[in-house]
This record gives sequence, structure tokens and C-alpha cells, in this order.
Amino acid sequence: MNAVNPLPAGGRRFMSGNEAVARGAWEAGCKVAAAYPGTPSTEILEYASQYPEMYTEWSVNEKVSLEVAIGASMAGSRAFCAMKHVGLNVASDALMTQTVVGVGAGLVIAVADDVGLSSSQNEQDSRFWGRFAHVPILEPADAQEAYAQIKLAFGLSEQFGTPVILRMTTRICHVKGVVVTGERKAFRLEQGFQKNPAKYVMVPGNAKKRIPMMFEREDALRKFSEGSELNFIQDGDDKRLGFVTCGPTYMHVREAFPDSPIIKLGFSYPPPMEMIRRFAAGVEQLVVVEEVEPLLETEMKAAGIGVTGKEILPREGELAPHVLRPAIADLLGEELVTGEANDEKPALVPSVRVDANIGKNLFPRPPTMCAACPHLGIYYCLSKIRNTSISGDIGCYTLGAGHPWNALDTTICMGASMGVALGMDKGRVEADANKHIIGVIGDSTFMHMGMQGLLDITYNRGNVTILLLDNRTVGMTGGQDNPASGRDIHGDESPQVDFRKLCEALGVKPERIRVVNPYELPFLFKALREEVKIPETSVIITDQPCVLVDFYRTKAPYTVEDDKCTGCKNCLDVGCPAIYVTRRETVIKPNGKEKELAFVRIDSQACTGCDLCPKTCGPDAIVQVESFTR
Ligand SMILES: Cc1ncc(C[n+]2csc(CCOP(=O)(O)OP(=O)(O)O)c2C)c(N)n1
Repeated sequence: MNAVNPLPAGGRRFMSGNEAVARGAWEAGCKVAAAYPGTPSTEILEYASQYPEMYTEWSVNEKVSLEVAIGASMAGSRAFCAMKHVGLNVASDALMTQTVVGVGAGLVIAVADDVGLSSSQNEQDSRFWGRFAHVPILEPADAQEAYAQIKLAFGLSEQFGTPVILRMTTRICHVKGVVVTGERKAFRLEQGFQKNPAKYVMVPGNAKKRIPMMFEREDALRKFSEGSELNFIQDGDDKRLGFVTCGPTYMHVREAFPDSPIIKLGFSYPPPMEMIRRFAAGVEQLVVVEEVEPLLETEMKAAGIGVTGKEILPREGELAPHVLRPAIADLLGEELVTGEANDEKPALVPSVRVDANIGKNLFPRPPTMCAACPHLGIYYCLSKIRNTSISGDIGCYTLGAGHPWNALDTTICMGASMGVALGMDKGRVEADANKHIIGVIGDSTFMHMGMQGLLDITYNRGNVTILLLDNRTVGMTGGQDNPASGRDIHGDESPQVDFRKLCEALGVKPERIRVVNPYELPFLFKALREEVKIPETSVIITDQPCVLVDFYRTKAPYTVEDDKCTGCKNCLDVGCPAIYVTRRETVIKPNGKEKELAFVRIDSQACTGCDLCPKTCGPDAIVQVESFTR
């Protein structure tokens, strides 16, 4: 995504929420933007990088991205960072003290919750951070609002001296809508960084004085929220129910119950409790629809406002109309109308027939690695080594836990493979005395949070073998550059990390570090077998690029000579999706047992000629096509 954004000031365009956030930040005069990629927030920075007036960077993790934004804010420039929900866990150490410090120029944290878990290890509600860190939460309901709210957020941040969280969800990030844009207004505080240790140096004596200021600020924000233009009531004729909504749930409720009164909270923390109380007085029953945790609900109940929420609505996933309708029908003791219009119960008639049948006729397609992925050989080897416990990490290589490799035993969060491996080593019981402990981690994950774990392993003399899969990109999130690729966010050259030297610096003995080509199976096997037997920390670095990077070179594909294929299935254990079964046969072995054979072919369009599968083929039935044009 390297093109310069062509949208003129004042134009209208169909934009995703992510693009709209980048546009809004740019118009607000934001000078610095930093992020670590993660679905669903990744594209925010990709779009931001198209605006030459903003400094943008891929940071090595979310904590660093927030710290970069904090530094820029202190220096007098508006700044933001973007991350997925789990990223804010990583960045939270910085956030929890920054909220005590306050800001210089406007500081915004755009955080995207993967509601419905389309691509995450868990589901979280980032609105908790508003309560925890005493900072305001803005929640857009569509792309236009995402654009408008981030613009507003910078001003709010300066007005109250607080970081502001813009809470997005997968739907807001990825769904496109028309966004009417404006002009960029340059912004810079008159003075740059002002030395002020009482504000910026958080030793206990200084922090203690600032904590009451943080609470005063929260009280002021609470009052402000009551009159914020982002919070409003949309009246409706059917007063049987009134809905409290925030973020995307406003759209869902409006679609499912067009005649009901709705209070829409765009400024959802601190919530405007008096406004909600007034609203509640005008309806028969109050329902709060929030994704995903009952935060507003708990607060409303604590304020003495009778409300229904998670008793009837799920505490996970999107609260889309097809989820809302049956739950609300139950609440009203009515029968759900799923078909044609029903004049008597208009609020319960679906406006669009979506629901449960979508997807019923789709083929199941479990996630798998790409054809020729350099991770394939690694998992092929790992699946053949006995007596292992393998701690995994987060990236494309997490798929090694699945079929046909089944070669990952744990996956927790980014970087955890290291500490978990050490814990498995130190905590092993007698029966596991000879177990080989292996940790698997990708290059980006290693730089994100794995390096510290490796240092911990060497420092504590762990008997662990680490596989560091350097494919020169952040494969899982779409191939962003990182220090392993030697290119920055604009694709320009930048210093490339040397993993061998880095591991050495982290305390791994030079003779225990090997760099291997993951397509060279015999070497990889040998390296693994040898290293797991040596009771020291060792690292095997693989050095072949992701097949999706632009500098990957394909070769002529391979094909299977049918008359030589014995159906042994060895090549299938590689797990390459370019290899497929054409025929299965069951034979009786000399010992009387049944054996299943599978005869295969190779999809020549998908095969990149990586040379992996021929190395698994005993009868040499896999041969390279002599002349081939793609
Ligand atoms: C805290 C956190 N931030 C971001 C992500 C999104 N994410 C998942 S895996 C990954 C990195 C994968 O890159 P790498 O380790 O190089 O492995 P690859 O996918 O290239 O094999 C990212 C950014 C996440 N899951 N958790």
C-alpha cells in the first residue's frame, strides 16, 4: 500500500473505518503515528503512512508504539498509536502511568477489539481500560464517525490533559461507508518540550501529587460527557423498550428495532448517567446493548437505574440484529416473526433476512499454511521427532498445531513460547526427565516480546532449543515490514537485524546457534536432533522468506510421475496445500493389517518449486517440470 492518498480536501469517498481514522488524524494535524500490526487495526497505519506530513512507523511492539506517541505528545506534536485489543495489554504499562502524567499535545490510542474473534487469540473489551486508566473512551458506530471522532479526540485530549482511547471493533475497522472529509489543519504546541519533572518524572513523590489530579480530570470528563454532542437520544414511537447503545450496537439496534427510542453513546466513558436516567424515565423497559462485557450495565445498576442486559444478551460476539431479535422477543414474551412483515409487531420484524442460514452451504476450509511456506519443513521435522514438548507462539506458524503436523503443544500470547519453554524445562517432573523442550517463534514475534524471554532462558541456563523462524516479514497480518526485512513502513531500506548476532548478545553460545535453510530437510533434521540432545540453550534460525513477499522467487513446479507413486503419503505429511490426493486404496500388509494408500498430484499453479516435497519421496516420484511458463 504505497500510493499517495489522492483524496482532495473536502472530498467524499467510500472508506473503511481504518482508512477514516488515518484520514481524520491527518486532518487534525497529527504529526506522529506508530503501530504494531494486528487484525483488525493493521490498515490504520498503512493508510496513515500515505500522508507525507505524518511521521509513521511500524514499532516492534505496541508498548513501544505508545511510548513513541507519548514522546511526540510531550514534544508538542499531536500523536496517535494504533493496535488490536491484545496490543493494549502489552502497552498498558505505559498507559497506566501516562494517564497520571497527562499529555502535551493531543494523544490518542486507537484500539480495535476483535469482537467475534475473526483473527485473535481471545476476545476482550478494551472499554475496561477507560475505567482502569481513568481516560475517556470514544466509540464510533461507522466509518464517518471514526473519522470525526479521532479529529475530536485530539482536542479533547488537550482540553483535559488526558490520553483518549478511540475504541473500534472489527466491524467498524473493516466495513466501508461514505466519509465526507475536510482539510488538514497543521497543529503544533507553541512551545516544544517543557522540562517539568513534577509532571514528567514519575517517582513516587511526584506521582502521588498527580493522582488526585487524575481523579479530578475524570470527574470533569463525567460532567462533559453529559453534554457531549457524541451522546444523543433518538426518539421512537414504540416506548415499550428503550435501548442504550454504544459503538456499532447503535446500528444493530436501529436496524432491528427502528421504532424504539435509542440513546447513542459515542462518548461512552465516563457515561452520561443523568442523561441515561432521564431517558430511562421515558420508556417502559430499558435494555443496554453493549459488546462485549456488561460495563455500562453494571454502572447503571450501581446508579440505581433498572436495566436489562446480559441476562438476555450474549456476553461474547457481535450483537447483530439476528442475535438481538430473538432475545428481545423473549423479553417481551412475544413470538419472533422471521418471515414476512407483521403489522401488529413491527419492531420484531427483521428488515433484512440474514441470520443462521448464511454459510450453511460453504465447504469447511480449515486454515492452513501457504503452498511452499518455509514453515512447512520445520513442522514436518518437528512432527517426526519423538519425546518433545513444543511451546508455540502467535503467527502463521501457530498453524503447526493443526493437521497434519500436530506439532505445537501450547500457544498463549505473543512471546510466550520463550517463558513457557523455560517453565516446562524447570518444572519438568521425573517422568519427563529426558523430554526435549522446544520453543517455536517467528521473527516479528521474537522482536515484539520474544527477545526478553530468550534472555531469561540463557540467564537461567535453560535446557531449551528455540526455533526462530525468520521469514523476513509479519506474515500473519499481511506481510508488513519489520527490522528483519530491512525495510521501513515506506519500503525504504533500513538496518536489517542480524539474528545470529542478536542471539549471541542475548547469551546463547555461538556454537549453539545455527542458521539453516528450512527447505533442506536433512540438514534441518540433523540440526534439530543434535541440538535437542545437548543440555544447553540453543537456537536454530531458519532463513528463507515468506512466499508472499515481493522478492520471493518461484521456480518451475514439481509434478508426480503416477507410475512411480506408491501411495505412501509421506509427502502429505509436509502439509503443502499444493499436493492433493487423487485416489485412496486399502491394501493388506504381509502381517495381515490394513494399510491405506493415497496417490497424489501437485497443483502446478500453486507449486513454487520450493523443492521440499521431493525430499520426502522415497521412490523419487516427484520431479521438476522441465519447461513451464506461469
Ligand atoms: C499483542 C499482539 N499484537 C499483535 C497481534 C497480531 N499478530 C498475530 S501474529 C503476529 C506476528 C506474526 O509475525 P511473525 O512472528 O514474523 O510470524 P509469521 O506470521 O510471519 O510466520 C501479529 C502481529 C497479536 N496477536 N497480539
